[in-house]
Amino acid sequence: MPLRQRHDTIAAIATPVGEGGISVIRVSGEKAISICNSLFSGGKPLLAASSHTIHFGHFIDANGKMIDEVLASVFRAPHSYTGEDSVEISCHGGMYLANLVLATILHQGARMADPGEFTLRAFLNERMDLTQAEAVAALIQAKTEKAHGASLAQLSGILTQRIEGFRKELIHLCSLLELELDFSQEGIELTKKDDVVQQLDKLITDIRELLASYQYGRILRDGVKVVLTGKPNAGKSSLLNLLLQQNRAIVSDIPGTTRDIIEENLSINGLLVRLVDTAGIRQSEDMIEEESVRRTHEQVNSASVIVVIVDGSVEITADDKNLYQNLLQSARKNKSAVIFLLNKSDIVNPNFHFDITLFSNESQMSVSCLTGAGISEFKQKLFQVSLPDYDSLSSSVLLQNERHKVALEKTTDRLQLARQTLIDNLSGDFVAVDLRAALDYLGEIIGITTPDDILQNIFSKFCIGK
Ligand SMILES: Nc1nc2c(ncn2[C@@H]2O[C@H](COP(=O)(O)OP(=O)(O)O)[C@@H](O)[C@H]2O)c(=O)[nH]1
Ligand SMILES: [Mg+2]
Repeated sequence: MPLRQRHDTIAAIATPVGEGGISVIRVSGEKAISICNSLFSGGKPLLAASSHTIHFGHFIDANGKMIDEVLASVFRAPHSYTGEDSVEISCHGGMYLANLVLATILHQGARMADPGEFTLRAFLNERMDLTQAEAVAALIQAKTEKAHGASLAQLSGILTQRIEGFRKELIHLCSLLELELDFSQEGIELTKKDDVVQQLDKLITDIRELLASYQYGRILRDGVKVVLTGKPNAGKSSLLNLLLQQNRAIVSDIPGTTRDIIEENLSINGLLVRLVDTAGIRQSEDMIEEESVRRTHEQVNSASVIVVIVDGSVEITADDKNLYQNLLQSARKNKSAVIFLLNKSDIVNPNFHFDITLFSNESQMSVSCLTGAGISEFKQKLFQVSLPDYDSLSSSVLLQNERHKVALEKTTDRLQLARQTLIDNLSGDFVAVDLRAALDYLGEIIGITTPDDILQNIFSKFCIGK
């Protein structure tokens, strides 16, 4: 059935699988209230209930047999989540019971909801636009304060307002040009043209600015990958344990103890940090260790931040310098940030001389994983290098979603083409084609011109019952 023609009544369990205090079964559609009314006794008839009211009673099957004591919440169109008549049955938690309630409702003529179908209906019934619907999914997936904050902002509609702003400007430009087309079919009058090019430039700049926020938005959503690397015995595993405040990795004075990659999540100032402990990098005859070193390099190449841990209690050799140079080069190549962390400050060698000139532009600091000295400063640094412009960006609209990013990139591509066509004095028709395409890409983001298969794809990633 096409997405936009679904008028049947749907039902699903909205709470997670497993035992819990309560389970909630959600029902939405024209027959939601009448179906639930026929399975509800002992309370006020749900058919007579007004919107946003909760009713205690017995949930019964078609033969009148009692299944559970429940609360039924009634929401009437259009003031429900989906915009349709809806009922939420709260029964006692437990999968057998929740499934029985659901099966009884389905038996009365409701259909099992697809993943995300309640939110899809909310979107189709204009209870929210597409970026808001996507924010619902992001909110559910949010693991930290920062991800939560960014999703909540998107849910409030600020991204849509921004996109609507771009659309208005573009529509205005189109109307300017169309006016112009009446004067001449061949080209566009010169004075007007400069004006339009200028406005196009401003629009392109504004969209690019929003696009630039994507890398921050993505970090807020997915977190930042931080790899701990350096020579064996420098204290990588000690640092991991200290940051996690648990004995996650084996710490020992035998070099080469850590052989596998250990990955754990940590929150620093509400930012999700995906911390990776690796084997130290050194030449080895041992096959397993050689493989560990290969895996370490792989991790280093996919990290956003590389923390190179240097043992401050021993002298740095020429080989060490080579290693640090190489790590620095990989970081530059991958555009990742580097922190050189001088560890074991409690027993630092007085003759230790860390060649600062070698790493002039990189962040350096000193800590002791034994005493904890310098660790909170290190955490601050980690936050700062992960989100360098956080203070200025935190209040603005952030792009978090790859789909939005791709659509905005296509928008700017088309605007650029239109700009060039204008400058080359080609027919206004060509300009109009690109501007219209740009307008459609913007509309795709907020759901005005989004093709059904893209909608299907977006909502299929939601949970059942959402
Ligand atoms: N004195 C001192 N010893 C440390 C410090 N950090 C780590 N160590 C010791 O250094 C050795 C190697 O530590 P480990 O974390 O296993 O290093 P890795 O091989 O880099 O993972 C262990 O014996 C640790 O107890 C520190 O800050 N001060
Ligand atoms: Mg280790």
